[in-house]
Amino acid sequence: MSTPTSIIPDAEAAHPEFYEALAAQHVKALWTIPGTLAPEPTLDEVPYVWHARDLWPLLEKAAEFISPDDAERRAFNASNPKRVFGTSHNLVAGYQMVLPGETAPAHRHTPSAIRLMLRGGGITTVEGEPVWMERGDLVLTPPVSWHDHRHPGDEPMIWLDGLDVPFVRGQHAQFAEEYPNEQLQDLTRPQDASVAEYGVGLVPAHSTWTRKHSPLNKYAYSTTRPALLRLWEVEGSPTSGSTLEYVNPLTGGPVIPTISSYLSYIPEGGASKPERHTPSKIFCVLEGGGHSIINGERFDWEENDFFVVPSWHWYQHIADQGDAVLYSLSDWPIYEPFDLVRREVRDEYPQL
Ligand code: 1HN
Repeated sequence: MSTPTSIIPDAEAAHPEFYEALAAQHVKALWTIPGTLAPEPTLDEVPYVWHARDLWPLLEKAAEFISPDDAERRAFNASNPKRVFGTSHNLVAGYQMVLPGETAPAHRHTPSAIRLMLRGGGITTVEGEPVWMERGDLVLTPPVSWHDHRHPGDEPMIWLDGLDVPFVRGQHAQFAEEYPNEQLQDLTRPQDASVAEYGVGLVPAHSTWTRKHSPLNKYAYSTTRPALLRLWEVEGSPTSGSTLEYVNPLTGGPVIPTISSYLSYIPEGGASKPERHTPSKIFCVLEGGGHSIINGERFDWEENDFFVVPSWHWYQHIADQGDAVLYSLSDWPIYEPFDLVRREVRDEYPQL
C-alpha cells in the first residue's frame, strides 16, 4: 500500500510563516495532513508470533523472584513490535503462571479478560464462583467482575490472558480496585455454578440476567472440542477447516461486549481460506503445528504459541504437523455497532 501524502505537495515550504502562525494556535491545515481521507486503513501494527518455547522458561525464571501475591499477577504482556503497549491496537495478550499453593489476590477493573488454559489445572474465582480450569478451557472475567486465581493442583499452571486494555484506556475508561485487604474474595457460589445454569445450550427459564456479557463463566474444552469436530464432519473437507464462535447463550452474541472468541479446526494438510478484516485477531495454538501467511510473510507456530493478525492483513493458516486446533480472540464486537466491520474472503491468496 502506498503511503498517503498531503494533498498539496510542499505546501508548508511555500508559505512557512503562515504555517508557523497556525502551529502557534495549535491548528493544522487539513490539506497538509497525510492520510486524512486515506482510502484504506493505515497499517500501523505488524503480525508477530510469540513462542512458548522462548517465553515459558522466562516465566519460570520470573517465578524465582516474583510472587503473584506481591506482584498482583505473574503475567507478561505481549507488545506488538510497532507499539509500546498492546498486542494489537485494542487487545493485549500474554502468558500468566501460578505455581502450586500460590494465590493471586482479588481485584476488578473495567477492562475485560478471557483466559485460555494451557497447562495444569487450577481455579479462577469470578464474582464468588470458583471456576475450575484445565487445558483448552475458556474462562471469562467480564468487566468489573471480582477475580482472583488459586492453585490447589500440583504442577505449574500457565494460561493465555487476553484483555481489551488498550481499547478501554483509549476511551479513558480504565478503572480498577483491589478487593478489601487485598485478599482472595469470599466464595458465594458453588464451583462451576454458571456451567450448571447455562452450559448445555439450555438456559434457566425467565432468566433475570441483565448484564451485557455472557452469564457462562467457562466454556470447557471437553464440550467445545467435540462440538468443533462434529461441525467439521458436517461441513468440512480434507483441505478445509471449520470455526465455531463462543457465544452468550442468552443472546447468541459475543461472550464479552468488546471481545469475541472462536475455535477453529484445520485437518493436517488443510488450510483456511485467505481472508482479511478490519477487526484484529490473536490466535493461540491448542493442537498441532503449522504456519500462517500474513500479508505475504510466513509465521511458523506450534502448540501453545500465540500470534497476532492486525487489522486488514490478509492471512491464511496451514496445518503442517497434525490436525490443528486454533483458539482466537478478537475486538470484532467493537466494530459491529458502528458498521465498521469489513471482511473479504478469497479462494486463492491474493497478489499483494
Ligand atoms: C489482569 O488483571 C490479569 O487478573 C492478567 O489475571 C493480565 C494484564 C493487564 C491488565 C490487567 C489478571 C492483565 C491484567
